[in-house]
Amino acid sequence: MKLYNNSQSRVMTLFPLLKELAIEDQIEQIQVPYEEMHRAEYLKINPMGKVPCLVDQGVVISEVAAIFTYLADKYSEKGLAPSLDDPKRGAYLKWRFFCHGPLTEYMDLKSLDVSKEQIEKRKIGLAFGHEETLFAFLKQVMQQANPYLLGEKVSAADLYLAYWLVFAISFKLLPYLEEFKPFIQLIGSRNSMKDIPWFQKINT
Ligand SMILES: N[C@@H](CCC(=O)N[C@@H](CS)C(=O)NCC(=O)O)C(=O)O
Repeated sequence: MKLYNNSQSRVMTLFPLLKELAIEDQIEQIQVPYEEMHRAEYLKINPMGKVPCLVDQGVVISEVAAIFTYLADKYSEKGLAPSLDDPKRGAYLKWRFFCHGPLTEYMDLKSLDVSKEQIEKRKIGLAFGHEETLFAFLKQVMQQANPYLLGEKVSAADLYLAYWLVFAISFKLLPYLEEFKPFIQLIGSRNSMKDIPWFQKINT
């Protein structure tokens, strides 16, 4: 497999997963400098001109959430993805879509400094709806984690959500609420997370 990436990009989301699946040596990492992402050579691989992008047996997989899901399933024997007939599968998938729907949308509007009034006007059509609802949802979920999102066993959903939360918190796009701390500290203490700078950043 080839992973086209740039070490400053969201490819970092994938690194803990590669470690947990113990597949780092099966992936050739190809660095794509930002100035080369929109050149013909790379556009042949990903016409969106974005990284990361995984190529496995000639099939191109762009979108970090898709790559994450694909790898956790491909190496399902490692136990990080509930099987297709496991009822927990739906709850597991929800986190991938949540991060790339409501949460990313909220983070983008925050970083673009869109006013509360504008958000209020569009809230019915916005994926996260209301800031208060988003926070209340996240607080509830973090409090219900026991200790992981799906119960006693860690899954790729924990790695994914924790990554996106600490990224958002470290860029001050989300407050580091007390209710988030036990879950974030639990996931942050995993060996696979030790090179992710956002965990250190939010604790300094
Ligand atoms: N929807 C894509 C977005 C990927 C993305 O925005 N990647 C950024 C780096 S974090 C990028 O490649 N930017 C280069 C550019 O837009 O020129 C995903 O989730 O994987």
